[in-house]
Amino acid sequence: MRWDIFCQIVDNYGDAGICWRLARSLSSLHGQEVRIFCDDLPTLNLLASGVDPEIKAKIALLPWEASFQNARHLPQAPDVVIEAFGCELPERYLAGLLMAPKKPIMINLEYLSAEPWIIEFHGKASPQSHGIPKYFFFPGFQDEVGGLLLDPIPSLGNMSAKNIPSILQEAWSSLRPGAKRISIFCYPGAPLQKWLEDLGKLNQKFDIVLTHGIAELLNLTTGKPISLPSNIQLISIPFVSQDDYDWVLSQCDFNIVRGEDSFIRAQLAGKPFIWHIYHQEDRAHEVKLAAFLDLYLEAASQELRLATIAAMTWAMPSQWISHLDDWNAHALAWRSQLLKKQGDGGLAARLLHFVG
Ligand code: TRH
Repeated sequence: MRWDIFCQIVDNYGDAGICWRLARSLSSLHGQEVRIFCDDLPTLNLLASGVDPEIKAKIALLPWEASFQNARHLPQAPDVVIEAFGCELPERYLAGLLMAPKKPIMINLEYLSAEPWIIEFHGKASPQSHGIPKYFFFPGFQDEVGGLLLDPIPSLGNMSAKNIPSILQEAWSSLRPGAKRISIFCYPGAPLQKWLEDLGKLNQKFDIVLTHGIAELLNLTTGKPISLPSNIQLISIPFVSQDDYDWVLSQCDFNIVRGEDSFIRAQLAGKPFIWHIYHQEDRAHEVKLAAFLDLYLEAASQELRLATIAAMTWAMPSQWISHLDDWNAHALAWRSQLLKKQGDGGLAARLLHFVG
C-alpha cells in the first residue's frame, strides 16, 4: 500500500521523530511505500541521517508543499493518509484526494498515553463532512490500543558498545573506566544544577553525557559555568541522528529523557530512566505520568516503587540511588514484558492490520 504521512513540527523533535520511526517501520519491516510531507525538512533529514542508506532510499522525505499536486492521480494516490498528532491536511492535497479515483483511509495518529481512557477511544471513527473515512489511532501500552514503535529493536548487533558512531568517538574517548554513565535530554525547567550537585556528594564517579542544548540549560556556555566536584565529568555531544541517539541510550547506565519517542527508547534500552514529561498548562502531564507509573511499577516492590516515583518527580539522587541495582533488574524485566506484549509487531503492525 501507499502511505502519506503528514508531519508538522509544533516544537522540539518529537513529531519528526515519531513520523520517521513509523515510516521506516512501515517501509523496512512491512514493505510499504511511504512518503512523509513535512514542514521542516532539514530537521526530519537530520533525524533520519544515521539510518542505513538502503532503508532511507525507499522512503520519500518531501516538503509540505510537494503534497499539493500529489493526491489526485494514480499511481500517487495514497491508500492511507496519516495526520500525525492531528495536524491538518493542506487544502489542496485534500481537494486532490476528493477527486482521486480511489478513496484512502485517514488516520489521526494521536499522542501516546498510558491512561485507561484511550482504550475506549482507540479506533473510533471521526466522521468528516468530505466523506473520506477517518479514525483515531492511539499509541499505548495496553493490548487493546495502537501499540508502540519498536523499530529498530535494540539487539546486541546494532547496539554493541564497540559500534561507536563516528560523531561520538571524541566524546566517548573521554569516558572514565568505572564511572556510571548518565545521559541527559530534558526540557528547560528541570532542577539540573541541584541534581548534579547532589550527585557530586556521592562516593562514586559519574560521566554525564549532555545532549544538544543541555549545556546551555546549565549555563556552561556563558562566562559563569557551574562548578561541580571532580567525581562528576560533564561531556557535551552534538545533536546526533536518531539511530545514534538510540545507541547513546543503550550505552548509558541511566537516562533522562523527555517527550514520547525518547521515553519509549529509554524503556527499550532496558535501563532505569527519568521521564521529564512534556508540561501542559492544565497539569494533564501529571495524570499521564501517574498512569504510566501505575503500569511500569505494577510488579515492583514497595521500596522500588517509592524510589522510582521519587526519582521521576525529581527528588535528589541521594534519596533513591541506592535502589539503582533493583531498578536496573526491573528495567530489564519491563523491557522483556514490553517486547512480549508487542510481539505482534507493535504500532506499525497494528496500524497495518487496522487499515487492511
Ligand atoms: O523533542 P521532544 O521533546 O518532542 C516532544 C514530544 O513529542 C511531545 O510529546 C510533543 O508534544 C512535542 O515534542 C511537540 O522529545 P521526543 O519525543 O523524545 O523526541 C525527540 C526525538 O529526537 C527522538 O526521536 C530522538 C531524537 N533525537 C535525535 O535524533 N538526536 C539527538 O541528539 C537527540 C537528543 C534526540
